[in-house]
Amino acid sequence: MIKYHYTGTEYQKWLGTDLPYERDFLIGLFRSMLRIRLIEEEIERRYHEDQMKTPIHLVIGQEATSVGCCAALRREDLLYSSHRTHGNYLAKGGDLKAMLCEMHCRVNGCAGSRGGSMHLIDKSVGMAGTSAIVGGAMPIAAGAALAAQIQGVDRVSVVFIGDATTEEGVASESLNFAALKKLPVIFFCENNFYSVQSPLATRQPPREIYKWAAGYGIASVQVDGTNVLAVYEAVHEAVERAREGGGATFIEAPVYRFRAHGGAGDDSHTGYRDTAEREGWEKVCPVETYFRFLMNAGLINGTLREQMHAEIMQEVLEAFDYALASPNPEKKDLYTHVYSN
Ligand SMILES: Cc1ncc(C[n+]2csc(CCOP(=O)(O)OP(=O)(O)O)c2C)c(N)n1
Repeated sequence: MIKYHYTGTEYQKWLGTDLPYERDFLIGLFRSMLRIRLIEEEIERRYHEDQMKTPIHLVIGQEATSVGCCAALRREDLLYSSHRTHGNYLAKGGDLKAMLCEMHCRVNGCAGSRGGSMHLIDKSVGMAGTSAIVGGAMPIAAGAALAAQIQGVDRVSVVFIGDATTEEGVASESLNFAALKKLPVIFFCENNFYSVQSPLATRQPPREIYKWAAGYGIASVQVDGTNVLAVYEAVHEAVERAREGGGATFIEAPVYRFRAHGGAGDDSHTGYRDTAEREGWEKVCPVETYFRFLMNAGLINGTLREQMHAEIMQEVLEAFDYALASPNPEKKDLYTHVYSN
């Protein structure tokens, strides 16, 4: 039987030990997660105003995966993703103003107002692109890894996927090809147990996804997706393997989305999942469990958190003002960046 309530490891492994990380690094991880959380909450708060001309898929509850992963990557490593993009884009260093402009359909959006929330890109930081087609980015990431391998470039590709993506034919093809060619690619699966409103148990036989992936002949591990340090260490190991020619890694990270599949607010009341289940996962909220860990380690306090909160909110509100003051695309440009006739 698959565990639906993942309790989180609560950082026991590191408590009371000499931490192998610098304070700035540890605090930086918290700041990045808090920033993503606050940005998402502000998007959610304003969504009903209908100024944002895009569907949204919030990552509230899933911050540790993006932040832990990107902390183990270099700027030039490439990150691909799906429809649930905000955390990936922000953690990789994507520009917040360009993201909000994109979501408000403004001309200076990161995809030139053509893509919206599901198509975020910032090549300057290795945020290589996202696709709303479930599984669509997997073979692209494998292809980018093949290119790096052929060109002899020291660059790793990472692709974020959801549990439902592992049901797509292209997932099998990508894993098979990555195994065959020993590609420097990491398949990072955020298993949040649902595909829109379909639970995993109605879609897959009882098995653990990382064990399924291991069947393709690549390294495959499961890591607590609510624990930013555990995620960092798993990705760090996978990146080293990729750089040393050891090939691809699949990482399954159980997580939970605290909000609806799409849009603002929670949708548990519609009956496809229990409110109690969500509340259980909220107890291992990635932001709060890590904050408690840092408090216990004497590395942070409430005042520092409040200070960070205020700085981040100032940045966020300025970015919203910037997006709302930015021009809409002009009608004459309707067919620019369009590649079909
Ligand atoms: C090929 C394809 N099939 C179906 C959809 C509709 N769809 C959009 S998101 C989604 C669920 C994806 O679930 P998962 O990959 O687990 O990611 P999550 O939304 O849970 O983050 C589906 C079925 C789609 N966009 N593309």
